[in-house]
Amino acid sequence: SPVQIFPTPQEILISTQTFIPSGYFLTGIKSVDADAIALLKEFLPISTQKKGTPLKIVMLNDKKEELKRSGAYRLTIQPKSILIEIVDGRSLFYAAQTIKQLVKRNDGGQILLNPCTITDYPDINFRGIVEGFYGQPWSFDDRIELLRYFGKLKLNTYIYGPKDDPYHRYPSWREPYPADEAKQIVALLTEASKNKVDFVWAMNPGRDIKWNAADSNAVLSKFESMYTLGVRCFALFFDDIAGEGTNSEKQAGLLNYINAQFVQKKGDVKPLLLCPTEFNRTASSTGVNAYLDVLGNLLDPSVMIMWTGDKVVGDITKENLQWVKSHIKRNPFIWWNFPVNDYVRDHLLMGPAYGLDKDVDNAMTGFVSNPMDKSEASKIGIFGVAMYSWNIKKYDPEKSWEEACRQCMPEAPIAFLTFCAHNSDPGPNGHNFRRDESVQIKPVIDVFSQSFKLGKYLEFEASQLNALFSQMAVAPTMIYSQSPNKRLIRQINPWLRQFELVGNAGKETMEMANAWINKDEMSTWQNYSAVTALFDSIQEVDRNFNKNDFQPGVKTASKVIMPFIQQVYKQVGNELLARHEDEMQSSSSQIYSNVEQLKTQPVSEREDEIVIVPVFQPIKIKPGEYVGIQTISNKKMNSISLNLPLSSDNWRLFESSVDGKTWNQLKVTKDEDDMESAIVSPDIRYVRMINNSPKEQTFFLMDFTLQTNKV
Ligand code: LOG
Repeated sequence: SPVQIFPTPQEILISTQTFIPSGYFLTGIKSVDADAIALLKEFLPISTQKKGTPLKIVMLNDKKEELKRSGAYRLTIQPKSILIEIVDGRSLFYAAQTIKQLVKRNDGGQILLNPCTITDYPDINFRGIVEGFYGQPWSFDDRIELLRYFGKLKLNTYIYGPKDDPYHRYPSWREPYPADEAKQIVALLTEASKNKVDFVWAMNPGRDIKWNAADSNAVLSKFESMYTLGVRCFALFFDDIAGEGTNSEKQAGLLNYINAQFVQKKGDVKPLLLCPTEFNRTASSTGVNAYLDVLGNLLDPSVMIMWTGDKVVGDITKENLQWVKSHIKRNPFIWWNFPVNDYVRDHLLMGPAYGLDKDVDNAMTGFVSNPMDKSEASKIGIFGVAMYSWNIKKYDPEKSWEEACRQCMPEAPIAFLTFCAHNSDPGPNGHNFRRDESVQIKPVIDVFSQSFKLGKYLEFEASQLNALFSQMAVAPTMIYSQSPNKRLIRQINPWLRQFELVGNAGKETMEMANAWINKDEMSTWQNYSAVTALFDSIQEVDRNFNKNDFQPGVKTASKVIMPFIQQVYKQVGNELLARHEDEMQSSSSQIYSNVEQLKTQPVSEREDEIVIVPVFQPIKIKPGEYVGIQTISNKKMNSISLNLPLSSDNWRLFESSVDGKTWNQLKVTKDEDDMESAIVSPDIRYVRMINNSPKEQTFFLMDFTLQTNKV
């Protein structure tokens, strides 16, 4: 094809010949969509007089179900006319976005077009994002910019549900927004409408909702206040809660009530959307009257139900879509937890969006991505979601990702691509969600390090590695100096700094390896010290930037490249200093639990504390099961401190142990803020909370910390 259009049109026939259009006048349907017309005028010569060639807009009449979807269009460009067939205003806007990509210019600055016929429609009706992560919500400007990006990518759904907006969730979901924030929502609605995006406002009341008339009315009147601001699409979320709010019969009752009393009565409000409490298969109960079956049976068929797949974070498969459909009795609306990084805040997820089944016709009502708190950096993942959800069969994760990098940073595409290629894996995490990283260099690294372990330095592989490390080292400078996207740079700045350091560490490491093989001890020492200094700087950045209570720090190229550099450094260091490998071992603490859901939950060790990384979902713990920390650190232990909401019942014991065999009960006390703590003896190496009752219990693992004395 002589031109590429993103997302890929369903059917396209295009001539390789071009022509120079003289000028257009609009005919056909009048006053369809002012934004679409304004967009067309940006790149086509359109005059108000009946001069030149006609650009005719008519309704699209086709029996095919796909061509009745909102946004579907057919575009026929010929030297003597342009015909745009549309379903709605959105169709015309999308057709205009397509023409914008078709327009080229010759050396004289004249417009060129290729005759073509494009028949286009989305595979999935609702496409976009759910701003649904924990942590600092996006800013107003972030959102405005992303809504514009949506328009270009033919995305039509922005679900507003940031966990840390108090008016979305606990404690203030019942209250209307203060005037300032209400004003911003109005402005967002305007920008959304300009880009043909449905702005869906979500409420997450489950943590403290009471199933009574007062709270049904509280939901209703909050929706009413949002309606007054201009919101016409609404969602109710019940994820990450425990207790009374999780009752599916009551949830269905509330949604049906809102549907009857609000959606139906207003007439101009779109169907409701629900995020259920059991929103993935691992969390789903089974048996008669299981949670999802109750929803499937009771919920009005117009209500759409969200679903994250087999797990909280994971692939979307045909099998899984069929499974959930059999329970909820409708196609699911996918909430894809990618590229969200609220559970791994020290990493960026900027690699390809893959793991999405292509063999899934008409199996999803919607597909939205939950992004990172970094809006600009999330554009890479969102681009993939846009390509997939518009045209599933034609989706190519790698090609889409490369294009996303080019479009997001046309001024320094290679530098940015290099950065993204090595910032994609989230590192070890409780969801067991891992991503490929450093894909191209991985086989080279494998071959090189295998030989290097045997004392051989492979020149060819070394030259490839050197080239990459040089590229990594200069990429941040290129990005700083070339890219006008200051917002993006601000969001990823700590990782850019870190990336440069890692690139330089790689370069020095290769020189060190070379010197060592050549028995040049002097140079080996010099390079070894240089790498040591760079490691210090990397640690410095890790300690001083991106501070937060969850996963502080800055990790980059952590899956393939850093381990390689560390391994070569260690090998040469061991030989140089005649040291033993295990003397350099550092990390030594891990989770101590037999709860399935927690087995891979990471533990982070800091200067004077060892912390289980917090978990957002409620945790079910069976009788006799336990959760705690195991450490082989040589530090002296001090105390534990805990914040485990909903665990105030008398069902648990806290214990410590020296050997993991004999346990001593700990005396836990509570302060005014419900923080619990207990002193432990200095030599213990295990602490745990055990379910001492005959029943399964539920709690939240917000904070489980073992304080140590500094060594
Ligand atoms: C939350 C979501 C969070 C995500 C990843 C859903 C439906 N809810 O486990 O707000 O961003 O995990 O941490 C979630 O996914 N719960």
